Amino acid sequence: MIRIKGSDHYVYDFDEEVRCSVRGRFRIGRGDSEVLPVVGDVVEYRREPQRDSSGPSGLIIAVKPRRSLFARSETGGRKGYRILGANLDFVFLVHSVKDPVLNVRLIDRMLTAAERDGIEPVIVVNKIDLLEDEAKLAATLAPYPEMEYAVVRTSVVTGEGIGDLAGMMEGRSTMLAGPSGAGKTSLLSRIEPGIEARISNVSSSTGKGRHTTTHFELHRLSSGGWLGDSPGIREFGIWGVEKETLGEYFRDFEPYLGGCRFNTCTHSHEPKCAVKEAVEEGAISEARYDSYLRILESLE
Ligand SMILES: Nc1nc2c(ncn2[C@@H]2O[C@H](COP(=O)(O)OP(=O)(O)O)[C@@H](O)[C@H]2O)c(=O)[nH]1
Ligand SMILES: [Mg+2]
Ligand SMILES: [Zn+2]
Repeated sequence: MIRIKGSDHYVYDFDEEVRCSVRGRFRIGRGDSEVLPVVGDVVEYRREPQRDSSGPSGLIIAVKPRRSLFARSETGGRKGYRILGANLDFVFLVHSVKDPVLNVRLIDRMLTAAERDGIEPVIVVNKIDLLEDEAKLAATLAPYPEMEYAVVRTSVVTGEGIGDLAGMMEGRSTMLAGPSGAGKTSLLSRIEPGIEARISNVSSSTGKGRHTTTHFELHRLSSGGWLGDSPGIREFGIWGVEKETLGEYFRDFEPYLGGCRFNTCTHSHEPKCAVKEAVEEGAISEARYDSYLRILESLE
């Protein structure tokens, strides 16, 4: 399923988009939680008599178990979580060096969610053409390749890194996620020229500006694969993680986790904490540890 608009769920089936409705609820793999189909889901559907001239219609009857998902917690006091996309190979965490300013706290939150969900994140640092302080950026980003996260520097203006990004997308299902204004939609149109026309076609009926991404949807890439643009993320809450296990989602903490005095150590106030010792020795970056403490505080 590639797009949801109101109650219409668009299923891509052999080069055809089938506008489906959804009845009832579906039971899928994750525990016994009942969830509705989300973008990226593989679904079973049944053809129905065509409703109008806008194309074939159907009814979704089942959702296949998801091999991956990417989710954040609900915002605005609502409980639970919101799945941003399912069955994705990568999530590109798109941030910019300027306008908006690079927010490593947000990068770390999104990395934590990706680790929890078992989806491979790629850090994209866009608007590299606006970079003023190379040494500062290099220092900020230094911990990530050490943890074996891929970091790609891009510019829609100069074209830097666009080829690398496009190469990673070939034949895969991926999505762009990140703060509003970081350049997600610009990257999408640079990677897939002509896509803007397709997007504006689709969204023209909503009357929203064509540069405003209001929902997540997957676009077919001519190189093969699917790429999703998503609305900007203002807050990115972590769901479904216990304080005692948050450290497991920090790749740089991993070598030290067995070394704490208490096996329920949250690596904050406890004595004889191997993680804190590693921070003091400089083996774990202070910025990462700071991100960890902030996420820890936000849990429960
Ligand atoms: N200088 C520069 N500006 C960019 C770059 N990428 C995007 N922008 C600009 O940043 C603004 C926000 O881009 P947009 O793609 O709408 O961001 P989104 O909210 O993440 O989809 C637009 O004015 C773009 O022209 C880039 O690589 N360099
Ligand atoms: Mg956008
Ligand atoms: Zn500890």
